[in-house]
Amino acid sequence: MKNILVVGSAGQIGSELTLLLRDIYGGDHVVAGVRKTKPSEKLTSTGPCEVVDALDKEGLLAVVKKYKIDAIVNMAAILSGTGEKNPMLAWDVNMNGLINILELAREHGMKQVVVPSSIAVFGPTTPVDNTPQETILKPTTIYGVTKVAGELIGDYYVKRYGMDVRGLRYPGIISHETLPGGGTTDYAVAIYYEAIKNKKYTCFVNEDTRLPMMYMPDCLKATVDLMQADFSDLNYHCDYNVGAMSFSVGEMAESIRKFIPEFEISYEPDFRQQIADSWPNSVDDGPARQDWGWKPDYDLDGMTADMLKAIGEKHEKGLI
Ligand code: AKB
Repeated sequence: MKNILVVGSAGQIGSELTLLLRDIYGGDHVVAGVRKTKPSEKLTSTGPCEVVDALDKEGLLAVVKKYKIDAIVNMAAILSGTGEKNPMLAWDVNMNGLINILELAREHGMKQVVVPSSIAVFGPTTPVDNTPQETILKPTTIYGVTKVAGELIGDYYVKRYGMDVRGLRYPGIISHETLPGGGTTDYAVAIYYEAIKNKKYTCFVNEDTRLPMMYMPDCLKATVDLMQADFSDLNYHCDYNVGAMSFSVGEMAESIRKFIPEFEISYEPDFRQQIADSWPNSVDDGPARQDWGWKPDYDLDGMTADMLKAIGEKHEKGLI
C-alpha cells in the first residue's frame, strides 16, 4: 500500500488510527477524511486532510485521484444508540457509504479495503459466553443488521472480484483521545471522565451488564496487525472476532475505586440496556490468534490506571 485514505478520521478510532498509520507509512501517505470542516490540529499538522462524506461517491473519487489512493479504511458509521433513534440514517451511512467505498476500490483496483464490524452482529439467540467465530448472527438493532450485511458484502467482494477486504468485530472500545459518539458501550468511556471530574457517575445500563471491551492501544494493534497480515494466511476476511477483556459495570466501578476510593456509581438504565443485553459477554477470538497472531496487552486495572492518568492530566490542564 502506498496511499491510504481513512474515512471517518475524526471519530474515536479513526482519529488515533490515522496518526498511527502516518507513523508507519509516512504522513503524506495517509489522508485523513473528515466530515467536519475543522479537524483537530493533530490531524491537520501531521498529513493531508480532506472533507469527505462516505455518501458522496464523487467527492471520494476526487480525493482518491488527487492522492492516488490505493487503500481505504472506512471508519465512518452510525453506531447502535444513534441507529435506534434514526434507523434510516444508520442504513444509509453504514450500507450506502460502504458500497460506495467498495465500488470505488473495485473500479480503481485498490490494494486493500478495511471495513470494521462489531459485536453488534450478534443477537439475543447467539451463545453469550465465549461467542464463537462462526455462530448465529441475528441482531436486533439496525446497527447490527448493517454490520452483518457489511461483513457479507465485504466477503462477497473478496470472493466475486478477488479483492482484499478485511475487518474485525470490534468490542466496546475505550479511549481518552476522542470521545465515542452514539454507541451503547459509550458508558465505559464516560465512567472514567465522570470519575475524574465529579467522582460519581450515573450509568445508563445496570450494574451486572457485562460486555466484551478493548482498550484503544489494543484496538490499534489489532487493526494494523490485520491490515498487515498476509492475505494467504486469512481464513476469514471481514468478520474476525477479537477479544481483550470482559467485565461488568460493577467491576469497572471496583477497578476505579482502587484509584479513587470515594467514587460512587448509580444506575438509570435506558433503551440501551436492551441493546447491551442482546450482545455477548465475551468472544472466542481463536481464529484471529491463529491466523494473524492476535494477542491483547491490557487488562481492566491496567487500562483503568492509564485512563485515569490521561484524563486526570486533561482535567488539570482545564481541557475537560
Ligand atoms: C456501539 O456500542 O454501538 C459500538 C460497538 C460495540 O460497535 N461501540
